[in-house]
Amino acid sequence: MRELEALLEYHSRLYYELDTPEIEDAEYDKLFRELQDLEAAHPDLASPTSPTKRVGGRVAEKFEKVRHQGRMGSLSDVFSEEEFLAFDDRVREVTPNAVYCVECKFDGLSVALEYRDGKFVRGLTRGDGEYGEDVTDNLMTIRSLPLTLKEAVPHLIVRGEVYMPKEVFASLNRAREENGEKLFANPRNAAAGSLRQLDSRLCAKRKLDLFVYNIQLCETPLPDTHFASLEWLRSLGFPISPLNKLCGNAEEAVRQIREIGALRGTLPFDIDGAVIKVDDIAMREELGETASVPRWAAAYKYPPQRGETVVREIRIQVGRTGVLTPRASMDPVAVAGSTVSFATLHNADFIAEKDVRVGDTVVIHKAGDIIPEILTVVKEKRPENTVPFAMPTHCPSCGEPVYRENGEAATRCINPDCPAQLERRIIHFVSRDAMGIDFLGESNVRTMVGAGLLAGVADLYDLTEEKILSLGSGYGEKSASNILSAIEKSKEAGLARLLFALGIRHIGEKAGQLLAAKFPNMEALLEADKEDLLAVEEIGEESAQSLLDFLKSPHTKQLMARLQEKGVSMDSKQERKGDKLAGMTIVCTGTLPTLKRNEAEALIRAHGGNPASSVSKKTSYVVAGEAAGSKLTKAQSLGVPVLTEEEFLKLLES
Ligand code: 0OX
Repeated sequence: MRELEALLEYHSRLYYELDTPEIEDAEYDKLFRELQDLEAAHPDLASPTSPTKRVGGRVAEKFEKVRHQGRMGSLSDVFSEEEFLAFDDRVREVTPNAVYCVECKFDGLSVALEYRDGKFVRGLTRGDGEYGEDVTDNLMTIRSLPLTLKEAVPHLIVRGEVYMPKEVFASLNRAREENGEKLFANPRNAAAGSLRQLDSRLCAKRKLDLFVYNIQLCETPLPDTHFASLEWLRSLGFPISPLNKLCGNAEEAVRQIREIGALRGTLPFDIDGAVIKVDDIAMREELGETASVPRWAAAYKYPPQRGETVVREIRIQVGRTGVLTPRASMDPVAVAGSTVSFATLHNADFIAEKDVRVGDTVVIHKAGDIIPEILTVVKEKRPENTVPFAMPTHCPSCGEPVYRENGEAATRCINPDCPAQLERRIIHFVSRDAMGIDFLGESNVRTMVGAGLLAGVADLYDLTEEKILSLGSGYGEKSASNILSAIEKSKEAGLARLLFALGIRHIGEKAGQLLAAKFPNMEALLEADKEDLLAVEEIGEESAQSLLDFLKSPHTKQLMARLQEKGVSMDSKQERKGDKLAGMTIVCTGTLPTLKRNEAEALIRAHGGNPASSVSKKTSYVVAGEAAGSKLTKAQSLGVPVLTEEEFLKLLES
């Protein structure tokens, strides 16, 4: 069990932090399950810092309040370069030779992480600075938080910031909007909401991240400077910001503050300022503290990135699940590094709360530095004769009445034949990660729906050259043949992608894969009951119910029958053709004479093996084709047997 723990942490770090995985996901999952099984069979031997805790598990009733050891204080703010220079003067009166460490000020949640003998034992939120809440289980789901340090330091408490990366925030809010759930205002609130989940499995799904920036307590001697202590923390395995910089004087510090400010929009996480800290620990002691804040540090707050513009139109978009989303068209304005001319207005509540009207002057920002959003309406600039915006009572696409369920923020069109939903559903169906039908982008789908060629996803498989040519200019024989062969190829996408492509509420890409791993084909799924669905990893109550409603609807049965009749594969690709390669890890590299890369990998899976992308000494074989490069060289140097395609195919037949 100890060996598996170490191995899993090693591979997790390679994957999440260094982006250089050595093993395939499937192999990682296998090791993970092996450890989970051992822990279930021998709970007394399970380690409290086991990597299995990364996926969560325990559901807390409430978070215990715990007193902090070491101050969890706050910083004094400066709002301009002049104010920073005044801070510098005060510092230099006491310590004329001070050197600063200038850092990003992450906009997340401050936490204290405690380690004993190099093991993570407890993590607390900042709370009121004196008492925090014990959120250990949730913190353990953060991949970059080391559960075991590289050195068995006897007792260490560090402080850091938990945050939600901007991309994660954007996709979380997209999914919440689609499901009619309340949106998070910014990544900080989303991170706070996630860290306060009583069910740590929910927190694990939120993909939080962490930077560590201070030592709160350590019972063994420490370096003389802050910068050196951060380097030491880095060597123990803590995530430390790559943007920390030593600055010898105020001028250099100002340059670095400006530099971080300029990078702000491009960073993958939100920052709201820079922190300037005297680096020398002895100087810090000399400077001391005022009542509540240290005299040796300051937080430089950047001005919020905002722009003012005028709303010209509010349009309603109908999504693939029927949610009506109002969107403001505005005069173009530059905000946080790009020109913005549209902003989502989310839902009726949002518009009512802000009272946004056509003609209004509005202040906009980018939520999480990504999503343009209206912050406020400048009421003084409101022209006369504006009227409050009202959500339509009927779908702007199909004209059917729209509904708003109790407690839901979303207004929906529930007409399954609504053309706007249909269009969005088909666009999703053909998209790259769904059925992956190249050559059929959004505008082609729109044209085809508009021309009456597509009234549902199954109609894609009835398209003919004649029908495509009938669309007129822009659709020649070449494009018809490209489209048709891409559609033909999609028939082999398999159950996992098909399930995702169907756009069932709460069934994303991962859920599709997990379902396809458990059910051999659509027929088996159509017969499944709720228990069967709930038995699938990561499928919770909500997803199971939504999938069940979908599977049991007569419309679904008809659709599946039609897709099957057209030759769309309903089988999970997990179907075994043999087990010649059971337990083997095989890497394909270079151009093989007849097999495409994905075909070779499908063959490996079908014979029980694991296709992998990088070569290690655990690789069983490398199948090499023309122009094979570093993977082949690595295989040769490690003594991994190398096969030609012909030899590989013989191996399967042998
Ligand atoms: C931040 C951040 C906050 C804490 C201990 C001494 C000064 N939000 O990124 N605080 C500190 O330092 C404080 N540094 C930071 N980078």
